[in-house]
Amino acid sequence: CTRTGESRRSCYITTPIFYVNAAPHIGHVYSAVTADCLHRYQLLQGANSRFATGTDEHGLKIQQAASTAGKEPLLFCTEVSGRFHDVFRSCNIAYTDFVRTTEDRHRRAVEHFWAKLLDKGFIYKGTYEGWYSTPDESFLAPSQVTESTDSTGREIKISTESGHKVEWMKEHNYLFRLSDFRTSLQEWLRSNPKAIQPEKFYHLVLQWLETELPDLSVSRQRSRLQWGIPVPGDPEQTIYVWLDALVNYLTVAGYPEKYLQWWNVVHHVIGKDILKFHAIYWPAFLMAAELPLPQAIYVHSHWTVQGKKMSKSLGNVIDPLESSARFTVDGLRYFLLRQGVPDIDCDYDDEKVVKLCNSELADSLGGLLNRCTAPSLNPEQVYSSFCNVSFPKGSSGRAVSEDYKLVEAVSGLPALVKQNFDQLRMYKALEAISVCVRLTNSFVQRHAPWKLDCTDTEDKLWHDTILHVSMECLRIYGILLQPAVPVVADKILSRLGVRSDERSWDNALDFLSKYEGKHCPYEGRALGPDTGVLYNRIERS
Ligand code: ME8
Repeated sequence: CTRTGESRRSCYITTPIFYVNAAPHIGHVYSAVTADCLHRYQLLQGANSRFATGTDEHGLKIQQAASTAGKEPLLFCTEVSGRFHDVFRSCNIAYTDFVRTTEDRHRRAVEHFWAKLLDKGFIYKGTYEGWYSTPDESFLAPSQVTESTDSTGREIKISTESGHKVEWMKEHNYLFRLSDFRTSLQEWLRSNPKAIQPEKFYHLVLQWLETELPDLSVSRQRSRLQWGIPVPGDPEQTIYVWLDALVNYLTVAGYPEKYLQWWNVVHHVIGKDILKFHAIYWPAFLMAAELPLPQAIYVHSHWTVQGKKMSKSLGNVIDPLESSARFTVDGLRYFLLRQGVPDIDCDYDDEKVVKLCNSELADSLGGLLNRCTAPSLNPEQVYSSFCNVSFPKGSSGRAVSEDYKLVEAVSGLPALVKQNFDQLRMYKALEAISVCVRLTNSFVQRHAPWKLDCTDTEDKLWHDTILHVSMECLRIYGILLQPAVPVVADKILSRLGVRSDERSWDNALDFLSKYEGKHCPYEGRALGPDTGVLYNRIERS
């Protein structure tokens, strides 16, 4: 993101727009939760962040799905798009825009974009002959196709990458001069090594660019595809669904009117399956239209179930609504973000969710909050006071060297979390927080404040100091956890009595101010109401 205007940075984050031929599953929610976490993190940092998601509603496979469902296409799209909308809302996805490719504003953006490509001479009429996969809405080179047999034993050709059936297609249509852009794409990537992250995918794209790029068919004959945006000035042709879909990112930015404020700061979150479209086709289209390229494309791998791709036929599709009903929305979000490693495929398993949420949210984090705030240990129900005689800086009062290590770790935590959030490594950020939560529990356990005699002045000061340090740690964890688990974070901060204007990123930088000899605004403040357990342990099924 870059600074625009006065002092507030702007940032624009997108998810892919999802096909409406299937119901939303855990993989779609993962992309949305990842982007949501990034958006909330940017807001927390004080940025002016915009966050878009939506549905991809044109193309042959949607046309076929609507027809199989016996529904008029737009009605069918509206129904399924509504399901994505509902699932995302119920998973606390705080998007600022939900775009549908069947909207008028999008059609106008696509028509304008097409006219620009045509005007600059990058689109020409020709004949496309080659393999096409409808489920992937993708054209394939002969090297990407392999022999196979269908369920009846008939010989067919399939895409090597997706395994989907391909068909030979020969059509008159419009082609985009993709071949002109190979060198420019290589130059863009070489001078922007962070343009595609993680690095593994950056290298993969560079490797793809080592071979020639054929020109790309960007329209289909209307006789074969009616469900799409007609080519401006040629109603016999329909615009290729991927060109149509990619422009959604511009539509949301306000294209073709005032769009640069957002377009200059766009970050795409995508799955690895659509890397070629985002890292080759899209930048080439943008170069052709003389528009800025994305600041970064964040790629994540896939969730599998028992090592297998989720599919309706295998019956292993994980429904996000069922999972969030069982584990709570924050439980599911925490699992996905804490266990999802972008570089590699990860396996979803209910038992793993139970184990992680019970140990880290219920026992570790919930236990710590409970210890600091339970009336048995905190009868005055206040944010306890810090005494630097019992916790002197650099030398030993009652505190021991491990305690200073805890202070050091938590002081450095915001920077560590920032570094990982900035690179979309949510799992590392959450791991770092979880390590500190464990250290804090050990700190309380080590000093066992429940054994101190609070009628003795010195013991009482030490008792309160232990609680103060623990509460300060919790306050930092609460602030840093807001992007990932907003409900859990709010519960922590509200119980600690931290006001909503004290929850910004900068507030996480004033850890243990009294230890630094500064004024502590929280000391002695009444705790917020007790709203019960932070996270209820989940029973194993
Ligand atoms: O490709 N694990 O839409 P789509 C993780 N409409 N993420 C997954 C996943 C899994 N198992 N399965 C899907 C399209 N995803 C196009 C995109 S964008 C201009 C057009 C996520 O409905 C992941 O983000 O097939 C993947 O890239 C996307 O859903 C594909 O969704």
